[in-house]
Amino acid sequence: MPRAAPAATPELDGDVGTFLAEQRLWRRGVRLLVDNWAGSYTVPSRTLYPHQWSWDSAFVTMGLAPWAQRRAQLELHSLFGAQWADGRVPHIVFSAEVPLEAYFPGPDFWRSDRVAASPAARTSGIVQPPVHARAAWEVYLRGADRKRAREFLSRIYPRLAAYHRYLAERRDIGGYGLAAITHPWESGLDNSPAWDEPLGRVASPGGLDGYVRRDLAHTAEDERPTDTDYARYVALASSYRDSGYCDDDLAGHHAFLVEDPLFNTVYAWSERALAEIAAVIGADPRPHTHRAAVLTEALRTRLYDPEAGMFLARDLHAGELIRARSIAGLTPLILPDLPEALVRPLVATACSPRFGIDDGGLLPSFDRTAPAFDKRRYWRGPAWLNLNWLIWQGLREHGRADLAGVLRAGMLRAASRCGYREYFDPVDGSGCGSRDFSWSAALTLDLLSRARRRSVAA
Ligand code: 9WN
Repeated sequence: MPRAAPAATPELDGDVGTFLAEQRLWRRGVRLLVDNWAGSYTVPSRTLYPHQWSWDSAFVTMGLAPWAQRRAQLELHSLFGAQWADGRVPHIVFSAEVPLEAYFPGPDFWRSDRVAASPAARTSGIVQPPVHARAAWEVYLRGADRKRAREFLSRIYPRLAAYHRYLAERRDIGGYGLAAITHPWESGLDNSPAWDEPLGRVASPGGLDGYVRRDLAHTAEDERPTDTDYARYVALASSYRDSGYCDDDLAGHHAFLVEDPLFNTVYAWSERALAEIAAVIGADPRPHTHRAAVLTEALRTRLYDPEAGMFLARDLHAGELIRARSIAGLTPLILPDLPEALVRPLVATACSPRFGIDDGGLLPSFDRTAPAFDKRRYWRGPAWLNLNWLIWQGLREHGRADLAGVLRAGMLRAASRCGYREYFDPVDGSGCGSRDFSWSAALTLDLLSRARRRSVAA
């Protein structure tokens, strides 16, 4: 897929220009997170996503940690305040103050209040990638008040551990330690072409009859999922809901079961963070270190595909890998114990024409050369800052500072040119999806604050 040459960005030229541009980005990012603060958490977007989302809150926490410690702590406490008795952390916690018609599917669809294990707040019943322990660890590392930072860890640790226990005990359907997801929404990369095949098996007889999609009121239709896919999302979520969100015999009664490389990578990454947290608060880190190693090994044996030079998702019903190359398959780079023999092909795939890290832009969410690539439709091609930020961490982890620098510059350039958009067209660099999107701002603040820390240290 040909790419337009990146246009010159005068505001990023030269040291002074760079400094001023970064100052502007910092101020705008802080302003955005202040505006999107809802009292005890941050909404991903005031228009499209007006409640609290699970993995969004974890990313936002990382961006709050350097300058708003109390808010960062509260963000996670408020999410885990809605944790279910079985340990699951719902992917959406609904605000009672937001009108029901503001978001679909809302609390009346999920009906969490009819489930005994659910909390007082109304929530969804599915989960999202477990980035939270890593976020909690970042909050602790950035806390100037060390006593308060340790107290925060002591309070949040049992909650984090309970979520990981839920994944280990209820979601290890394949039997190798990896957590299976039950819905594309659990992957965080909801509309990825990687889900086309397993989702295609989901029957949605009534289509969207009786439901109104609210997302299309805020975003262009060609940047969102189709009605056919939405009807399948709804059918799948309804069937899990109608089972009482029951995880017994999922393989027997649930149509979509997938082991996803991103979900399990952040699970392993967070398990390592749990080990660090446990050591600080006087708990036993060994079970976490052990599970992290098991997960890395299972990722390698179950999801790595040498021919693709990257990790792929595994469809548990079909019993095979899904041959669709999504950016999720590059994220195991963030694992420090990933063998160099796998790091090398992953970096090569990231630099290949499929993803194209070398040409100075952002990594797309899906293989640019595949027929399913769609540069503006969400998760089918556009570039997202959270995924680029993860790969940036991975490249630094494995000593590829040069490539990490290219990605960092690409992220800052996208935010400078287009603002904190939800995602970006990887071909012409324009912004797509929601405006004023929280994790785009938060992770940019994280990037900027790390550079500040380095220069202060120097
Ligand atoms: C459904 C909030 C969420 C993100 C997901 C992203 C999108 C929701 C939607 O927005 O999903 O959960 O309505 O499309 O795919 O990753 O957490 O930002």
